[in-house]
Amino acid sequence: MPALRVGFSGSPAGPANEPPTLRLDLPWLAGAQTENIFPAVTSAGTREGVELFHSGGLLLGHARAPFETGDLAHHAQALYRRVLAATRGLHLCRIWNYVPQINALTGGLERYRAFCQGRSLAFEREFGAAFQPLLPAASAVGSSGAHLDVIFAASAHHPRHFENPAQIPAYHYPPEHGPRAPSFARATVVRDGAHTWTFVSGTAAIKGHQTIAPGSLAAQLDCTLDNLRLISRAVGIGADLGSGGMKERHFKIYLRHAADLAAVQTRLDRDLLRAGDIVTYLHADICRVALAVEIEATIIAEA
Ligand code: 3EB
Repeated sequence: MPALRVGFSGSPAGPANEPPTLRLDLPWLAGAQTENIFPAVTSAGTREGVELFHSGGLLLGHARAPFETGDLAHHAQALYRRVLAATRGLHLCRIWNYVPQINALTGGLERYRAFCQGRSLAFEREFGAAFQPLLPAASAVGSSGAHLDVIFAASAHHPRHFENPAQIPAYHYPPEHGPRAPSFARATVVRDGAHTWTFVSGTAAIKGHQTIAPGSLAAQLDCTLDNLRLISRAVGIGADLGSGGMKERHFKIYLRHAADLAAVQTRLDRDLLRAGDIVTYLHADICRVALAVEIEATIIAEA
């Protein structure tokens, strides 16, 4: 069954909607009901237990592992070692991570932190201690499932990775955020034949390494939108994520509190989103308990 059409829980399945080929346990709140970012997807079999697809020059994949009991860092590391083996010789460009009960404590450690520990150890084993410059754009949000789900895009072309000048690179966060820092870049750009892909990581209210405005949705949105402007400039597509160009823009907006939906939609319709954008709002825990909202973007331009 070709296609990598990602569905979410609770999205109304109408006859007009093609069924998803992969379902994530994140409640859909509003907007597009399936995520279908990559064109002309064909199956490329399975390697290391990772389901693979081709789309243009990109290799896409989905890997899943239990993430309920036992050593969660070990589970994350084992899953990432499979992903890194399946993509050996290519360059990772974007990774979406869906972590069950991401803020829960297991064995005294927050699950997100255990996930980060295992992910970082896997990168280090694959690429050595200086793996940080190879890290791609990513997101890591909560799900209500029992499995860790990882979806990725990789390319034979060298991607360029970007940082936000107002944020410490996540891979340099100090140990107060966990035993191993998160492994991602703020954005990745790769040219693949017909398209230039700009993957903007999950972006939230963080300056330096600190959470901004805990408890204030409006102020967190201010900070998040400012960070999106900064990473957009850093990538070189203006301050507004390429708005108005010959570009297709996909957004996912993760809300910790479903009741915030209307307020967030009003703000983003005014200050971020434009006609033609493809947007999905999801109900998800964010990787820090004080964060209420996270926004990611994928921008596709003719090469
Ligand atoms: C942050 O900026 C917020 O661990 O892969 C954003 C994007 C976040 C990716 C990840 C985490 C991740 O630290 C959280």
